[in-house]
Amino acid sequence: MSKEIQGFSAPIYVTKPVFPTIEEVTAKLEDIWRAEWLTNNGPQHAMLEKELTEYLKVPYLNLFNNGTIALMVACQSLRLMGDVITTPFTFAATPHVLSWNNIRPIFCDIDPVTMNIDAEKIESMITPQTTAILAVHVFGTPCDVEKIQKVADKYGLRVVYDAAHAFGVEIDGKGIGNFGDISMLSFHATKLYHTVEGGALVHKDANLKERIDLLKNFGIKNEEEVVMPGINGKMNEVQAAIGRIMLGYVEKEREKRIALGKIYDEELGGVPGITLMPKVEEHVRLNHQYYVIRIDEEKFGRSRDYVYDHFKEYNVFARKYFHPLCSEYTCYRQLSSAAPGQLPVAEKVGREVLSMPMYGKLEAEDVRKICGILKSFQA
Ligand code: T4K
Repeated sequence: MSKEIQGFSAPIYVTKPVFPTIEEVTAKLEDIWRAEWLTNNGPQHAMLEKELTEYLKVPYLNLFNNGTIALMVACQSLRLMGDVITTPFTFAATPHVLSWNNIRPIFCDIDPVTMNIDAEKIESMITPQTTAILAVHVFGTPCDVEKIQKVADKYGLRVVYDAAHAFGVEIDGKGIGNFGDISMLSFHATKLYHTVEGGALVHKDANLKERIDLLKNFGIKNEEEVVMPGINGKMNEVQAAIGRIMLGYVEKEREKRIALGKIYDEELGGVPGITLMPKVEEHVRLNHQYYVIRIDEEKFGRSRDYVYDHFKEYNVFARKYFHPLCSEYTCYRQLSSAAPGQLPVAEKVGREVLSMPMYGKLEAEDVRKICGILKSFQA
């Protein structure tokens, strides 16, 4: 440990959920108690669905109990099968929902700057078995939605976006959920906006809205008819009520993170071997949920793993999102698209990436200190 810098007295995690006041929660719980309605399309659910549709600037939105189930239902709703081209640089949920739908994930390499699926490489991976592209707006940086749509249109493929990280992201003033056939949002506690656990599907299709509502409620149309093999993906009233409260927090939290991101930029910009969060064009509105750096061992003098391990001595718990790559999991590494050397950019990014602590309650001095600790590791 460096002699000059003292570690933090309490652990600094990669994130901390935003908590509403207990009074706000109590007031909303009283509403639920009065209504005597706990789940299955209650009034809080209906209000949140409407409020989020407006906030996210999307035509249609279906709420879910979590993002993973939402993404599973997205695949069902579009009747996907066969092979789906996706990214190896994502959370486990992304390829797992394909497997749970009996679909084979085909891993495509990523762009070295955005860390999203490399739209240029998708076409070469398409076969007669391919039915869709499942892309991820990783860390909230939008994918190349135009190029992806172009290749999908050329081959008649569906486009699904895992937009778990992209709440409130916009391109040219359009909500991110307007791109592709369908997008999934996660409202997990660790996200910029949350409903404790929760998620949504957003899309432009009134028929899809109806079909997804059936699929998330066991396929039950009415007391006499069950019209498809659905699942239980329903968001309950307590989650929806918290979600309604959290809508009042999201802009402030975003602003705080913008300010913290600027400090990371200032402190770490120009440090040899450190690559900052990818910059985007002005017409893109980011949500600043994550702050992710990359560490080039040769230029920085220390590896990402060295930094990750030694941070702990200072009570700093950064995270290696997303290492290992999904293509390196035991359940996927036998796939030919996952063979070593097939995904050179993802493999490099997976070795270098580090998610830094990022949450509104973090103080500016904390971020400066974290950066000071990081710089003290330079060899
Ligand atoms: N697709 C993508 C691209 C995703 O990133 C995710 C989820 C999904 C799909 C699936 O969506 P959901 O089904 O989850 O809605 C966390 C989140 O649990 C997960 O939602 C998220 N991605 C992923 C990137 O991060 P873990 O395993 O890293 O969580 P955990 O428990 O280690 O929490 C991270 C840190 O947050 C902890 O070190 C401490 C802090 N923390 C966490 C919780 C839950 C708190 O301070 N308080 C808390 O209550 O996955």
